[in-house]
Amino acid sequence: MNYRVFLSLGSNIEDRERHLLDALSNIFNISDVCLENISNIYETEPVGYTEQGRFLNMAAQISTSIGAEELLKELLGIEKLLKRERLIRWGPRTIDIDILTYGDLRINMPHLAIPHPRMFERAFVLKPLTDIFEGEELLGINILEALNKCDDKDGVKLYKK
Ligand code: PH2
Ligand code: MG
Ligand code: MG
Repeated sequence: MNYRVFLSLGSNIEDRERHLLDALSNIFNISDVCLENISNIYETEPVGYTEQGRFLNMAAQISTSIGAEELLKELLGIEKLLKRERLIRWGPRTIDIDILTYGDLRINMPHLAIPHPRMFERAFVLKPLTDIFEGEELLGINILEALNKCDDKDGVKLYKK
């Protein structure tokens, strides 16, 4: 069984674009993961903790047969490889790779919540997602309507196609 999985990637420590591309190539190399599609790259105003530099954000679609927790482990390994440090919650990072959705799965554990709990309120997540998600509704939520309601939507600018 192959699951369709959407990921969100973000970086706000230079070289931001390099970090995104390195993350993608590492994702590409996970066994049993097929990288299906990637979005444009957006430059975005920081949300949550605002005393930090602007992010580059993008989204990716993969298909995989590995379980959600196993996938999380792989992604955390890539974050570590790219020198991710966790000093301030929502603070600056070389790379953040979040699982947004994993098929129709809904799980809520302390270390892993799917769908990502804040994904439908964040334009820096939804705008890139609209590049690669063709349907109207994801898990019953209309993506464009959700995007329109996001407080941070004016802070999301196309950076690179
Ligand atoms: N990630 C956060 C907190 N705030 N803001 C932007 N613009 N982009 C992010 O990726 C981001 C954020 C926590 O993961
Ligand atoms: Mg995140
Ligand atoms: Mg994360």
